[in-house]
Amino acid sequence: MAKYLLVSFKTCPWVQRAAIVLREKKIEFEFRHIEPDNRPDWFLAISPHKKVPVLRLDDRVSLFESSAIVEFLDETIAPRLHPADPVARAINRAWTDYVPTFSQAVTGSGYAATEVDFAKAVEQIPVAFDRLEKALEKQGAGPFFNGAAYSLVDAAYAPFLQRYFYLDRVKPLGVIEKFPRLKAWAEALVARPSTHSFPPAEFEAMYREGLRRRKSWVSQFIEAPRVAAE
Ligand SMILES: N[C@@H](CCC(=O)N[C@@H](CS)C(=O)NCC(=O)O)C(=O)O
Repeated sequence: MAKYLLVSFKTCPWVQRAAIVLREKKIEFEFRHIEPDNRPDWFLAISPHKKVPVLRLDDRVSLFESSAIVEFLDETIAPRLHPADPVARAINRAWTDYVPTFSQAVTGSGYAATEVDFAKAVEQIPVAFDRLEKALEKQGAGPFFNGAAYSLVDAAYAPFLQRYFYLDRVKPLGVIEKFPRLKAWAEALVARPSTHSFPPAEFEAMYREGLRRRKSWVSQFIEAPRVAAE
């Protein structure tokens, strides 16, 4: 069994995607978090794009780009998370290719610097949600993208659907309620233990801190933590 090291920024959704697949496959791995603003030399030496995630194999080879990492894991370690049928597999891959566009709508809203930019980004959320809703209608019953079987599509969308809920709790957006299949799917993903690299409340606090640090427009709506009454 190879030795796996996953190099991470704690709140990176692309790292989370790789970590989810490692957990779904019950692969033991070292999870090493580094700071975005202080990337160590050893990391710069093993990461071709200087980005996370990097999956280091046996301290010998670096895999990078979350989609390449999870495809590699799926080809090498059971259980298979891609459907066996080539047509279904192609459709799954097409939907994971849509993740960067989808993620832009959600993370773009969270990180928008002004009210105008926020409004523009939020307009894109129902567009992306509607596409997924229609795909889920075609896929049939849930709870996951392929029905009962968990797949790489689930692992790819879980981090972004989780962040939608986080953002919605900072500033209510009220979008997902209009897409019942997507909402049920998102709830199933958030309820799945493999989605979580950290305890959920701790991770939501990190997300909020990230909005504050970036001085995003929406961060003004984050409530100060309540101090217990003496
Ligand atoms: N397409 C890449 C995206 C990875 C990515 O954007 N990682 C961010 C952190 S979430 C990063 O390392 N950013 C640092 C940089 O851009 O220099 C993937 O799927 O792995």
